[in-house]
Amino acid sequence: NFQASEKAEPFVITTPLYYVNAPPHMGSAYSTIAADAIARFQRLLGKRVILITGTDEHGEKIATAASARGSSPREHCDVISQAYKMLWKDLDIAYDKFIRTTDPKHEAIVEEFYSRVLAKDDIYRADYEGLYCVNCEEYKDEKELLENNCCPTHLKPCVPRKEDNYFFALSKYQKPLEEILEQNPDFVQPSYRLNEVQGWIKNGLRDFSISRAAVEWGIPVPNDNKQTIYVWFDALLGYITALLEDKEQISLQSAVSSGWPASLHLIGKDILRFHAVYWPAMLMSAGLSLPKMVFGHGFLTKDGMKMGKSLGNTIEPNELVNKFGADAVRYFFLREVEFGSDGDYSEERFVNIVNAHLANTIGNLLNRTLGLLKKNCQSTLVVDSSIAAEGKDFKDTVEELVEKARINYENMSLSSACEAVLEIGNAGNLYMDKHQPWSLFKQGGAASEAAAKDLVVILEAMRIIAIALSPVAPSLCRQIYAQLGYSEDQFDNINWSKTKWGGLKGGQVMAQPKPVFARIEQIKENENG
Ligand code: ME8
Repeated sequence: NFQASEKAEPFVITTPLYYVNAPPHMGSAYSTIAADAIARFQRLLGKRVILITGTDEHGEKIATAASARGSSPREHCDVISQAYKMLWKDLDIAYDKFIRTTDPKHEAIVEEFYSRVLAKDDIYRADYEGLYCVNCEEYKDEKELLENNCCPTHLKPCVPRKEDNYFFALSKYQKPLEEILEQNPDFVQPSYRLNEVQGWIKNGLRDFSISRAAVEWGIPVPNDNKQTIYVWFDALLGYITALLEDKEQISLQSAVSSGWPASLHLIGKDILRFHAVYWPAMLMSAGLSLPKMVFGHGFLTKDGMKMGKSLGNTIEPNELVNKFGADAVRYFFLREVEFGSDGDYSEERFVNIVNAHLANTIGNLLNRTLGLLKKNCQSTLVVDSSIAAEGKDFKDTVEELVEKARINYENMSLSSACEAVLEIGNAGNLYMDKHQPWSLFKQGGAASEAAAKDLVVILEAMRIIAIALSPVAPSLCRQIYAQLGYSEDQFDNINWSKTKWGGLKGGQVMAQPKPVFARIEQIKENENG
């Protein structure tokens, strides 16, 4: 019943809260696309999903970016945060919550959290001296730096800094963290990143500074407005604040009632230490439950370097979406980059993959089949797909592949999930070529009946593809569903259980065939020279 499902534990999934020092780039889009695909898959399983995304708006890096543009920090944050929202819309991201860390309710939560940690005796004041990377917003260990004290991620020199700061007693949590990782080896994903996290902890955890004396653009430290709270100590709490409704009482306790802890933090591997070490320790200190899983995916690279705002070697997601559409962008990055590993972008590869998979294997098969159906059966299915016995082997193959896709989605092997769905399309094309329904129709009589059954078998596979690929290419799948004669409402109510073979019923009238995915014409480089 409705009340029970409202109360059922939600699946809370988060993207990183992105810095607003620059507009979103393909890396930020990548994490968000992946989170959206996982969220859509969980919704297909019938779960109540809360997908959280948003922007991280405090700190020195943001203040500097704002002044470089001649804006006040607040104006600057409004503009860039809006750019994220717009891009998420263009990329078909169905988020449930968008949190900005400059939201007043967030400030209240940070203050409450700070007082809990203070009451636990986990905050103290001390001098700190070290090398600081502004782009990471982090003091660095000299051992991890390149020549001239350059940050290995941002390739810019770290600067010596000395401050009188407030510190969080991370070292107190060394043992509890070790135990948690031992007892919950699935906490860090992919599993090969667990060793790295355990290594950091084993090497010894140092208390870290959670305030900045020199940074004005931040949340003031309670009872000491000469300092602001370190941007990471503030931002991570955005995941909790996001769960609160505006009208609700703003407290950590109400966030717990609204769905905390998160089921999954999806992040890039660059911020794994913050999510798998600092954050759990902070939560333990404040007496809050830990997230169930942290998944650190790989980097999109350009010429082997992490694509990023600080290096300025990014791909414009807006440009890609405008040129190729959201489905193509979503599909390419999820299919091409094994989720967890790094992946390089090339336009040639993009065009080839998207054309081969979406335009040919899926789009063209659907279009050919519907064309034959229209010509020979007035677009009406003559039998139920469940009784088309000729397709028994094919049906078995499809069932196997759709199960493979489900397992891969569950394990967040998104590329393999796409691959399994595409295999259904490949099997459909093979089936079509083998049975040649177009020539059977020419023979008439029993051959013609067999051909009509062949078409329903292929369309049934298409129906299953439309459900199974919908987490990755939602708009394409909506169009496939419409071509199969279903209403928008029916697509909105699809559920993974409907991937079971035999959904198409005799008598169903298909729509007028029209291409669901336009082939991308090869991009001509250097057209004028
Ligand atoms: O770190 N490839 O924000 P951020 C893949 N505000 N993913 C990439 C990427 C790339 N080249 N570049 C960025 C922050 N990302 C903090 C987070 S969370 C409470 C605070 C993605 O804007 C990836 O998920 O620098 C990475 O972890 C994140 O963007 C960093 O975003």
